[in-house]
Amino acid sequence: MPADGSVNGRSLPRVAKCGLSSIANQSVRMPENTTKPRLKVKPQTERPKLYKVILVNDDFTPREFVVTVLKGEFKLSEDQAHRVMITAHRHGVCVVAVFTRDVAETKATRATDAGKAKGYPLLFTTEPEE
Ligand code: TYC
Repeated sequence: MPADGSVNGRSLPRVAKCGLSSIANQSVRMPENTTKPRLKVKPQTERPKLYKVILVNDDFTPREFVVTVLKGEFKLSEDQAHRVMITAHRHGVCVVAVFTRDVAETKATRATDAGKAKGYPLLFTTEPEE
């Protein structure tokens, strides 16, 4: 390009020189509320934590009553209820079923209260699943 800035004989508009020294000492304002773009996408359908309802053995509650409560509160069949009862009787405890926290606690309380109403020490507890 010739010294007068012309290209192929045509003069081009003059462009002001952008001297860096003119902005070097100015403070530059950054936006205050910037947000980082999210790199990992969180699944929108996380499964709720589950809680076990546990039947605890005792020496006083009649076997048949335990079976009746298991059928009524946990909708177990006669056969399932008998297996759960006999497992708790032999081993001390047995997992009855797993539910969300609210449901597990409500069922454990109702089943324990059913024994209490008859004067039995029948006990159902809950604990979180690993
Ligand atoms: N052990 C009780 C009995 O012999 C029966 C029983 C079983 C009670 C399980 C509680 O969680 C239980 N009568």
